[in-house]
Amino acid sequence: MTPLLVATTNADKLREIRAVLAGAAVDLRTLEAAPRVPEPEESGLTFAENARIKALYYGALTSHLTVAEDSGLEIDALGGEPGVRSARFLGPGASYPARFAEIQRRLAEVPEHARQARFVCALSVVQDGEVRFETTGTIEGLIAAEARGIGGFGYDPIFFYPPFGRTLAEVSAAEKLSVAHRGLAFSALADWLRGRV
Ligand code: ITT
Repeated sequence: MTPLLVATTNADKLREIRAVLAGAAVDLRTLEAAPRVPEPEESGLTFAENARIKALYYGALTSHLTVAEDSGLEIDALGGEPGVRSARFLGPGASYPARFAEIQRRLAEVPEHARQARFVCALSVVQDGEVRFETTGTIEGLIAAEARGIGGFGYDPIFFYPPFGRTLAEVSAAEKLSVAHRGLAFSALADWLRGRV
C-alpha cells in the first residue's frame, strides 16, 4: 500500500482524516513517524496557500506522498474572520468558550438570518517537492445564538447546520463527516488516490 504522511499536529483533525481515509488503499503515517521539526509559519492569506506551505514543508521530511490541510471558520458579518486565524483567534491558548463569547459579542447587532458562516478545508498533496493534488471542501451554515452539543471540536458547538437542524457538535462523527468541509475534501482525496492505483 502507498504510504501517505498526514501532516497535521491537530489530533482532532487526524481522527476525522483517519475515518474518511479508512477505506482508501494507503498506509497512513503521522508526524510521529517523521523527523521532529518546529511547525512552519502559516503566512498565507488563504487556506489553500497555507495548506500548500504545510504540505511542502512536511513533505520535504520524507519521500512519501504527503498531505496537509488548512481549515477554519469564516463568518460573513465579521468580514470572514476568524478565517485563516481560526486556531489563533484571541491567542493560541484562548479557550473555545472565550472565543464563542467574543464572536457573540461582535455579532450582537446581527440578526439570526444574517449570521451566515462556513467551514473551509483546503488540502494539498505533495511528493518530491511537487504539488500533486489540491482541493477544497466547504460547508455553509449559521452561527448559533448559543453553543450547543459536546461532539466534534473547535467551533463546532456554534456552527448550526440548517439541513440537520442542529450544530455540528450535536451530530454523530459520521454525520458531520458526511456533509462537512474536511469530510468532503478528504473524500475527494480518496477518489484521487483510487484513480492512481
Ligand atoms: P495543523 O496546522 O498542524 O494541521 P492546526 O490546529 O494549527 O493544525 P489550522 O491552522 O488549520 O490547524 O487551524 C484550524 C482551526 O480551525 C482549528 O484549530 C479550529 O479552531 C478550526 N476548525 C477547523 N476545522 C474545524 C472543524 O471541523 N470544527 C471546528 N473547528 C474547526
